[in-house]
Amino acid sequence: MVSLPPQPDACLACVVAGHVDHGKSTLIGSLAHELSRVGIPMGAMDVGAADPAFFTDRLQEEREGRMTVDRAAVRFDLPEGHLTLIDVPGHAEFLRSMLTGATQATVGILVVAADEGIRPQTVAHAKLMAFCGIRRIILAVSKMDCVDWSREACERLCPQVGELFAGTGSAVVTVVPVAAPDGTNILERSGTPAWCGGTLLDALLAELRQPAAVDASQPARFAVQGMLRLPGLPFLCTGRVVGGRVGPGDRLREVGGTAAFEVKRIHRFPERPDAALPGENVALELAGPSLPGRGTVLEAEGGETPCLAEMRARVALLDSVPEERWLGCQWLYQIMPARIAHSTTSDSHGMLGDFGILNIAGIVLSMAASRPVIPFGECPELGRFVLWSEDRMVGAGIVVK
Ligand SMILES: Nc1nc2c(ncn2[C@@H]2O[C@H](COP(=O)(O)OP(=O)(O)OP(=O)(O)O)[C@@H](O)[C@H]2O)c(=O)[nH]1
Ligand SMILES: [Mg+2]
Repeated sequence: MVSLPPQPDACLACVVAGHVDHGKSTLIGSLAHELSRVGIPMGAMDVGAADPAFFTDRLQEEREGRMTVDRAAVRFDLPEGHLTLIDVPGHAEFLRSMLTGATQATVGILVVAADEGIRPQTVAHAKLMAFCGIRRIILAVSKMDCVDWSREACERLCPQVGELFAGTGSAVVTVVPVAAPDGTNILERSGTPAWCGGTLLDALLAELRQPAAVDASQPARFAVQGMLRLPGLPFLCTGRVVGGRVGPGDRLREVGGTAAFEVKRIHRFPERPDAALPGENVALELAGPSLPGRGTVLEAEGGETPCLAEMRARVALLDSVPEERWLGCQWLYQIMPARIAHSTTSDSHGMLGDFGILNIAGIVLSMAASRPVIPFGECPELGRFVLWSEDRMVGAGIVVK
């Protein structure tokens, strides 16, 4: 795959998944600790905690139970780009939280302890990451110190983990053996056997350089989050570039509407005049009839994204959801009522088939109002959704067509 030079604007959201106690939280805490040692600011985060896992395990019950209960996102602002790592719980009981974390990520780190190997939640998390469309997986083989850095132990795991992704469209792209508590092979190679290849940071930077993280070849699309008023400036339209580039002078139109806008200026911190790239959150100064509302999608003139109230999707359901019951369907910056109009019993992809934990189904999703419909494969940020029933997340899905 083509590798681009590092882009300061590149953004990468990466979910850190794997079986309970295999070292996910410790891995993130160790990376934070090592980065702060070389001068990367960590804000108010607790990098000096007694246990590296406490960096993300901030709840008292997590620290006392030595177990992650809820997902936590940590952002690292590196010279090469912005990296968000999402820590999720490994325990089967918290699969709901894992699924929520996975729906927010584009890359996955699957943590597998060298001394235990593949365990039930390794399988569950691998399948769920693949379901959520996470195509590129970094395999972090943790606890290498527990197997005396045995190359054979690490290499035995690789094909077994690769097999978990067979036929899913996702694959392991890098293998990183680590011993996280003492920071071995996290940031620096010192103390790491020669056969190990790169560090965890090397693997993450390689992902930041992937075209997917900075792919600006798609049509320009901007998802509107809201409105911002700053002293001395007209009202600004905030949101995220979810495809192409958005720059001054560009003409955008509202998907499903008639309003057209011209981008006058882009506001961001620190200020820069060049076009905003996919994944960037910016405020646009627009000339147009009125400001577009939250949840609106703007696209380059000539774009052909349809607005539909019904679409085909694949969902992973955590609870049984009767057809026709109204649910909350959460899209990027927008939540709207929706129901499962009907389900197709067999999932043509058969990916999680008889997996047992989750109910995977092909469905027709019917929404109370129409919205831009972009298949997940074309625009992941606009092609995935989470389903809520009252206050419970009951599933996650991706638009097929
Ligand atoms: N020896 C050794 N111990 C490790 C390593 N990574 C993690 N541990 C230990 O393994 C235990 C579990 O680590 P956590 O980071 O909490 O594991 P987790 O995967 O986040 O666990 P859950 O969030 O509950 O799923 C802790 O006691 C860590 O200190 C490692 O590379 N080597
Ligand atoms: Mg944890």
